[in-house]
This record gives sequence, structure tokens and C-alpha cells, in this order.
Amino acid sequence: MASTKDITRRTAIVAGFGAAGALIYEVNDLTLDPRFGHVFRGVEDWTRLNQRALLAPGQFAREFAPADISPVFKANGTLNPGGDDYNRHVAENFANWRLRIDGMVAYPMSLSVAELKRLPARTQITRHDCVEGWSAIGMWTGVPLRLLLKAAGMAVGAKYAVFHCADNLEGEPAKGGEQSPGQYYESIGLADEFHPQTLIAWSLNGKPLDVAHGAPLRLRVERQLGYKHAKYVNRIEITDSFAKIAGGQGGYWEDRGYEWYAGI
Ligand SMILES: Nc1nc2c(c(=O)[nH]1)N[C@H]1C(S)=C(S)[C@@H](COP(=O)(O)O)O[C@H]1N2
Ligand SMILES: [Mo]
Repeated sequence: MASTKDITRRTAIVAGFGAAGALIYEVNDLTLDPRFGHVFRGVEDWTRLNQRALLAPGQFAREFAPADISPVFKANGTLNPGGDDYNRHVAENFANWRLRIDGMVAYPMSLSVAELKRLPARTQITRHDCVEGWSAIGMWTGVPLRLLLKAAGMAVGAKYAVFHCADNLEGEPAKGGEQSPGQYYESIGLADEFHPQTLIAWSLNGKPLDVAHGAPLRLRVERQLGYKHAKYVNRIEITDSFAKIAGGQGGYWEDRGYEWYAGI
């Protein structure tokens, strides 16, 4: 059973993101602590859900060989968010970009790109399919989202992860994740949040993510269509409902008539 000392240490690790291995060890430790049952029982449920997903056939997106990587990965939607804030981040090489994780979590977090890059990473070569009728195969590297969500400690009843982006598709400059008409956002449910191929990606084809493809951080949610893969992510909001966010349909394109579950 975790002692108070363990809990303090874990909090420190989550805040500062020390050794990545220790993070996972500590999180597992806490999930076993009955005193935290009300917060972490949900995590146990999701672990079971995840294991069911792993056992079911066809639940992984196909992964390809390096030889299959497309020579050019088309960029689509916003190609550069622009605005003073984003331009400054580009000039600073994203040294001060933060990814916030908040909402229905026990430990709200704010992580730099450097901190994320120190966490365990997964690399996968997958095919991206856009509704506009094009596909591209690329190699993505990033932190599995489930590691971040376990560290943040999702509360009982939390369901959705909402990804807030720095770009406004209707031309307004970036507003730091504040939801205004035209601000890009997306959301996914538990099965995708805890799926091993769901990443907060910081690299495409072995290089840091470039501006056109979502620098510095973007979502990969491989069993769904292109528009679900939010670029320029600066905030992950955990919630039990997205009805009150923007147009209430769970994403920029969903608010404009596209399906929320865009399974391939
Ligand atoms: N923030 C943000 N994310 C976004 C978009 C966008 O315009 N803004 N376009 C979406 C669409 S429709 C597609 S097909 C992919 C394109 O990703 P790519 O530019 O890396 O090819 O990003 C998705 N994510
Ligand atoms: Mo797309």
C-alpha cells in the first residue's frame, strides 16, 4: 500500500516529471491504494476496457513498414496558426509551449514539450485518411495518451478528452485554447483515450513535428479519420460532456455536420 511519502513523491514526480519509469511505477502504486478508490476505480475500469480492446481482433490500426512511408505527407486544414502568440512560440522553438491537462482530473498538469519528450514514447507507421479523399503513410512518435491520463488521475464519471488547439480556422489569431467560433478542437471517448496507438505526437518521420503538421504537439488517434487528429494541441480538457463546448457536437467539423465517431 502506498504511504503518504509515496504520494508526496508521486505528486512531485507528476509536477516535475522526473524519471519516466518512476512515474508509471508510482501511478500503479496509487491505483492500488484503497484510500484513493474513489478517484482511481475509474482507472481500473479503463484498464479492463483497454485489455478487452487488446484481446478483440481488428482493434488495432494497421502498422506499415518504413519502406511504405509516403515521400510527401500532405498537410491539410490549418497550415500555420499564425498570430503573435504562435509566431513567438515558433521563434522560441516551442521552448515555452505548455500542454495543460485539466477538468475532471485529480492532478491538473502543465507540461513542456521537453518534459513530454522525456516520457516513454511509441513509434508507429500508420495511414492517415482524410475525408477529402487523400491518404498518406507516416511514422509518428509520441507519448501514449493513456500514460498522461493515468498520471492526471481521471475522476469517476469522466468520459471525454477534449483537445483544444491554437488555430482558428476562421482567421482569428490564436487565443491560448479559449473556445471561440472557428477555434479548432476535437474530442474522443474512453476506448480511444486508452488505446495504445493514441498518441500526443511530437515527431513525424523521425523529425520534430513541423508547423504544417501541427507543431509542436498533435493527436494521433489511428482508427479514426483525419479531422479527429487535432494539431497544435495546448490543452486537454477531461469532461463528462462536451455539450457546452463551442457548438456542442464535440469538434470543429462535428459542429459543422461531420460524425463524432469517425471510425475508418
Ligand atoms: N488544429 C487543427 N487540427 C487539424 C486540422 C486543422 O485545420 N486544425 N485539420 C484536420 C484534418 S481535416 C486533417 S486531414 C488533418 C491533416 O493533418 P496534416 O496537416 O498533418 O496532414 O489534421 C486535422 N487536424
Ligand atoms: Mo481531413
